[in-house]
Amino acid sequence: MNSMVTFKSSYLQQVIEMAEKKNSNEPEFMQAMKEVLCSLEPLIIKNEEEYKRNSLIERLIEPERIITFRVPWLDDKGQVQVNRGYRVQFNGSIGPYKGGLRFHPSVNQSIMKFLAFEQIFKNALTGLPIGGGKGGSDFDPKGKSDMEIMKFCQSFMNELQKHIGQDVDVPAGDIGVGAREIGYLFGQFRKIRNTYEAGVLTGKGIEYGGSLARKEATGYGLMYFMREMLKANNISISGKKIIISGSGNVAIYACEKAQQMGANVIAMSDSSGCIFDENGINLSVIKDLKEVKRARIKEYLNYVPSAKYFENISEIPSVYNIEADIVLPCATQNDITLKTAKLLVEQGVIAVGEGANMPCTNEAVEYFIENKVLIAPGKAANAGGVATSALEMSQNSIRDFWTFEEVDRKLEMIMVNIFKQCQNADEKYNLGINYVAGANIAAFEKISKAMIAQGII
Ligand code: NDP
Ligand code: 2IT
Repeated sequence: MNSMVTFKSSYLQQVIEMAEKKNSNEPEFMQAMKEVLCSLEPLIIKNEEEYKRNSLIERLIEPERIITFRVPWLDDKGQVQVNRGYRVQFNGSIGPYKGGLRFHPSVNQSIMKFLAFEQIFKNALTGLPIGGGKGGSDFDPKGKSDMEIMKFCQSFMNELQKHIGQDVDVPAGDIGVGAREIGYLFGQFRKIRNTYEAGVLTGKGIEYGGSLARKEATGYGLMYFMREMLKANNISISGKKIIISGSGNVAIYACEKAQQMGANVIAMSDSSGCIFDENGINLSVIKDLKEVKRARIKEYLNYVPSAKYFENISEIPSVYNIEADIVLPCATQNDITLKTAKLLVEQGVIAVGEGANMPCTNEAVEYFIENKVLIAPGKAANAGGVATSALEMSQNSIRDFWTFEEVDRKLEMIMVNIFKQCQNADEKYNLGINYVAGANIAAFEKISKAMIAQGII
């Protein structure tokens, strides 16, 4: 996952060697950083003197602030449980730190830093004034009662509230954090602060400051980006076979928009296995299982007996064994390794859309590009969620509430514009259809200017 990279630029080489030493126990962060630095090299070489004098790259890869804290809470048996909370405030040069909260047992500092680092670039691409941050906890929401979830969220907010604010840092959801959790977090923030600061969190319920279309935004945005990318390469989405890994927020609304665009989504998954429904996934069954019942995807078979279920048994998640034209990894990081990428290429995949953050390893991305598979990189393709969060913040600031169509139209325009930025950078730097590098370069052009303008801080 983390092979050594060597740079032509001696400055970059020096930076990466220093970073390897400092972050040797953070593989996901190193992976995300290397991917970005590799694609920025042509641009860095051009401005090497200035960046070196400013230590720009050293500052770019060092978070402005990391907060870790104890989260004690009482479970239903009366036992005190203790988890670890995080907030990484990585870069605030473009706006208040902005990024989701992840509740999952795998959460650690490396994962928090990789997510916050990528968020800087993603948020820059949206064109909206938001900096990069991320947070979460190693708390496992699976199997917890509603009361336990509430108690955990309240304890988490008791500490987090010291570090956030509508102009300071604005968290939202991510894996394991949806509307229910945001509601409990917002309630506790309001109680402690005694103020109705709606813009302090996004992904709120529409009854109390949330935005229409935020729930749908990441998945819809992914498909708007995919449509633009395919269009630029003279391919239409209609009639294409699609497989989606994951069945959470991003996966569900990617599926919904894909179906609206006339594609045939034939498989979805969770961390246990996947369902294969040749006739096309019945999304209302998935929504009921995942959004209401919080059940396993296997139960789809109770409603659609003609479908098949394949458990994950090897290092390749079962969903990727199903042949499709378009693959949408919408679950978690490093879901698609080189081995899986090879299988997908063999099966004739034409495009991969990263709904999740860093779902493909760097080696998998390289392999796809070498084999002319179009890749919609997560930093660009899943930016619709955070962009719509910023639209939620705007509505909160002006105390307004926009219609679904209004927000969806803005989201679509933002995604079209993000694709254009990737395409323009790809052309400007002669990358030969590499939107991954295109996204990194386009974002860095903006971030580097903002950082340099604000001096050495
Ligand atoms: P959810 O919690 O709603 O869903 C996560 C899905 O991924 C579930 O189906 C889950 O299955 C599956 N999964 C499979 N393996 C893992 C694993 N090892 N760790 C965690 N989940 C796993 O999360 P989201 O849909 O919100 O997020 C999915 C991805 O999209 C993440 O990478 C997130 O960072 C990214 N993202 C989310 C945005 C948002 O607005 N929500 C915006 C941009 C990116 P199971 O239930 O079995 O755990
Ligand atoms: O990864 C992401 O962009 C998110 N989880 C959404 C962040 C947000 O602030 O809406």
